[in-house]
Amino acid sequence: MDGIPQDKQIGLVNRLTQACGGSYTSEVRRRYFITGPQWAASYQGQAVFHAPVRSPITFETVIEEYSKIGLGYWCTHDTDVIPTNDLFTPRQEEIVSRIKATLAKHDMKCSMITSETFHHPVWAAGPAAESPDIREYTKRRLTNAVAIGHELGAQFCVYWPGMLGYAIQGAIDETQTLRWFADSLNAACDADIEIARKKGRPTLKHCLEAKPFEPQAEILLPTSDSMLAFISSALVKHPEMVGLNPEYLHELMWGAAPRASLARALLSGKLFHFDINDGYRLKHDVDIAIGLVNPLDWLNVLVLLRTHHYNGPFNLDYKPPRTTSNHGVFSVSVPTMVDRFITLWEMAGDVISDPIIKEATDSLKAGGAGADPGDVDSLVRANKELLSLHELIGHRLFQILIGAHRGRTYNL
Ligand code: GLO
Ligand code: MG
Ligand code: MG
Repeated sequence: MDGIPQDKQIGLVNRLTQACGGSYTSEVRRRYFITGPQWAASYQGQAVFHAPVRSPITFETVIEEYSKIGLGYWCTHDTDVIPTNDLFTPRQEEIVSRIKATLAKHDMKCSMITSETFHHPVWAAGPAAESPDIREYTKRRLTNAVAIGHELGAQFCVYWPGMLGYAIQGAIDETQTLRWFADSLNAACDADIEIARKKGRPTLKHCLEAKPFEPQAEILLPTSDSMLAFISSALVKHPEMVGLNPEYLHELMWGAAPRASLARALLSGKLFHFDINDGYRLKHDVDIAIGLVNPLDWLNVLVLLRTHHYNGPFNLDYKPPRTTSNHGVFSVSVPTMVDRFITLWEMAGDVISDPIIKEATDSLKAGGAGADPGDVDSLVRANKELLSLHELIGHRLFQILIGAHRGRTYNL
């Protein structure tokens, strides 16, 4: 094949994306509670070892493009859209009203707001640093984000305290740092109660998001489970307002089974919000789009969430790969990821209603007949053949994933 001329490349990418078929209309996509972050679409591909590969884009473009694709919700960090030095100034109000107008113009809503507490030099020692002035600033930032959230009509507020930890061991007292972190969270909840009362709105759902490593060297709340313990400790003043925003890859990164982490959050009534993406176990935070690495695991995650009626947002917290262009972000990356999510979600419905899985599961729950709970050997005998159904269920899940349950085979 000859080299592809530059002016033919976008056409080629568009034609092959179309040729994949199986895409949903924007009306269908809007039926799901899928939320698009400002930072995902505007990510330029930079990292410690990587120069940016894409040009900057504005929130107006992101909101417009998300809306065209069929997302109903947008979310943002405070400083994705308001430069740090413009926060708390009249510039902030101007930008917030521009955001409101842009959302309304494109029939989108703001689902969530989060404070950036990891990037700016002020957070070099984290949001719960020793300096009382820095901690005062953290409180102002968090309460300001809550106020912006109410202004934009958001329901959720997310906290990813990625800098809550240390690089040099022994330099901080972990118990003290956690107390200070709780103080800021408590201030944000107190402010929320006050603003919500004045505005006649419900308070926001405050969602903690854990990541086991990065960007701090050692992290004080590295997993969703540690955050559950933190929420129910005496440090958190309004535990009923605080829950979790687990991220699929963050759980996988420490070696967990994401489905089991989510199950623990569900059992605690704390699964408020969910960041969706994909990646590899025990590696860094590659934030690949959903389903490209672990589609079978993802199917299982969605079966769990559908079974237990999770109705919070699915937030596309991923990073378009550095090989994807500005054009590719909105023509390939976002729509194909949304479509894989919808397909896996609907497939999870197939799993739940599949007669084979249902009969196998019911039979396992009934257990083998004729055993005596006081006689260990009889228990083993009674269940021996039945237990092969575990593997059969695994096979059936694979069949559903690849469409074999609808007769897909190879003609050999
Ligand atoms: C980084 C996190 C980050 C958070 C965001 C929301 O690894 O996933 O993207 O989700 O800051 O608070
Ligand atoms: Mg996240
Ligand atoms: Mg991540």
